[in-house]
Amino acid sequence: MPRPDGSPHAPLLTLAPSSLGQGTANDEIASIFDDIADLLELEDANPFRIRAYRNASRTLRALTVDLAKIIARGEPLPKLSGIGVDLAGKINEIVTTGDCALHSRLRATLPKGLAQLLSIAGLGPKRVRHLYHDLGIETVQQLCLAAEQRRIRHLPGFGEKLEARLLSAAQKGIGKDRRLPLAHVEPLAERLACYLEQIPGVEQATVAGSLRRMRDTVGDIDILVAAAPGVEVTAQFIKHPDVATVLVQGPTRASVLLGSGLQVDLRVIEPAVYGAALVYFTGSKAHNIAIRQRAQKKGLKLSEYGVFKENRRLASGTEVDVYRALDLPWIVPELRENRGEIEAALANRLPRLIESSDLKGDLHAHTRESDGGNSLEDMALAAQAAGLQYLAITDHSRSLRVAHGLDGDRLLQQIDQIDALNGRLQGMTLLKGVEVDILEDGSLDLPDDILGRLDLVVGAVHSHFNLTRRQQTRRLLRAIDHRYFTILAHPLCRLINEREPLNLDLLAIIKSAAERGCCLELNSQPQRMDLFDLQCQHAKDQGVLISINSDAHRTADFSQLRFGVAQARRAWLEPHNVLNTRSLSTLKSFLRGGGDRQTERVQSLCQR
Ligand code: DGT
Ligand code: CA
Ligand code: CA
Repeated sequence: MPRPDGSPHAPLLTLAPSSLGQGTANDEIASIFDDIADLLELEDANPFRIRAYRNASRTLRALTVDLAKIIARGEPLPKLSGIGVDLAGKINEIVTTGDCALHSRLRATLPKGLAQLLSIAGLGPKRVRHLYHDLGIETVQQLCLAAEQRRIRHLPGFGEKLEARLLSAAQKGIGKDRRLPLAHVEPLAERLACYLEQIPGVEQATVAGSLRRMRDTVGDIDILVAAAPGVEVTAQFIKHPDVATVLVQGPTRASVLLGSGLQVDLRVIEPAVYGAALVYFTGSKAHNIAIRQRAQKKGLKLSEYGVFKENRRLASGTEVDVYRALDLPWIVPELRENRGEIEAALANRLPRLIESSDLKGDLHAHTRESDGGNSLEDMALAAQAAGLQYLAITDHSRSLRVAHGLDGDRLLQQIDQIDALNGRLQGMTLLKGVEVDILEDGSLDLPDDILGRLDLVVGAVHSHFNLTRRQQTRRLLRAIDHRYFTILAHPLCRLINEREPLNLDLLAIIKSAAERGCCLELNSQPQRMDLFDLQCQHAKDQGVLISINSDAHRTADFSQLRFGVAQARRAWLEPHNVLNTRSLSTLKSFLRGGGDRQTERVQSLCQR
């Protein structure tokens, strides 16, 4: 998933400028040239150009004269084999400025994780390019997960052995105590649960904990298995090929580490008390404590073995039984955070939460025209196959050069292409949009006469992440105040384990969005999941419409919408709180409000 945010990139090599211009700098210049060659190769640049840098690097390393000294004396560089005018200019630039503009540009255009990938034994630029372009892998963590899912072995030039070697090399460099994105962990957990369910004597296996509550990040995997005493579950479990280290193993429980360092806690439960165990191990801890207090108030005792009155067990077999014994309806796992769900359940006011099938369309997606991987038509057909009726095409705008952002002319061409394609598509309508860059001062990256021709304008921050809180807030307030602004995409710009959320006054943004009828996005990309659940709930309470978008960069990405919906459920969103649950015609009349869109319009939409 290309994600060209222009975030600061870690240098591939650390080069102190002071070390240049004195001593022997040839080796350092050569390293920069090697680096440039690697980066060009990642970009799939012209092979002759790549080779020129590699050859020049070799020449430099073999030199006996010190080029920096020659330059310092103001003398011309000697004629060197393989180093023409252009490369001699680069050498001059490096020696005199300590930097090389091409090198900086290349570093800035590629996700910073790729540099770390290159440092893993066994991975050169060619292979990293495959990992990145074919599987969307751009961090060491994603590499580990893909290796565990055995997706790497199938790439050209990889195979099973290399996959295993890469996994073990990558694991050494990865932090053990980080929380991982839900979407990356879920397939691993599901695979383990399927494996457990096939063990003879196992009645069922369920993924519990934060995964079942669909939290955006997951600390570890918890799995429950229903089986009679004596069934050999844990012994089979630790034989699973994903298990790297066994921490604890007994007859009814095991804790292991997967290759990525992720922990898995397994509990074997007697079928008669499975429901009570499921409630307990699904959590959250805060929810458990709150329902235990509720039990106590009723003179009952609640534990992972059931609901008891004195020593008599009242309920334990199913979750429904357990909640019923506490005079509560069953509460969906996404709400179990003790954020009012118990009170709402008692008052019969639990929300009718949004479901994936409520989404009629998706309002944020990219094509090959900017940094996506597929054509307009492919994206349209994939969205339709995912059950959607409309899709807004929102490629990046011009200032995001790393993503080949569109200028006005290219966008106008795309509008024509969409019109033509809409004439042919059946049951799917493309909407014309853009993901316009919000510039540092809060202005938008394209002129009004262009923006005014679109169905919708999605705006987002992709640069200047580190402004002061005041500046950042003012920037976004100004952006959403723009007459054509429709949806603020990934409002906090966090990337899980990579970038902190923007420092801004989100409540002020939400308030202003509510006043002027601007929508906020819940972005479903696994590393984004932005807005967060609590803030999304607050936005809803303030009357802001939320748009749950995939931000798809390739056809497979529409499956991510499921995670956005899960986060929306955690935010207590009902279908009417979400813009893209509307039919195409209702959406279009909302969008036509354009510049004079007002709060009443949102309210009238909310009442439908
Ligand atoms: P995580 O792993 O950090 O993403 O979050 P969880 O919620 O999966 O937490 P975890 O794995 O430590 O524990 C799984 C569930 O077990 C948790 O959701 C509720 C339950 N649990 C764990 N510790 C306690 C506790 O001290 N008291 C109660 N009442 N429940 C607990
Ligand atoms: Ca857990
Ligand atoms: Ca756990």
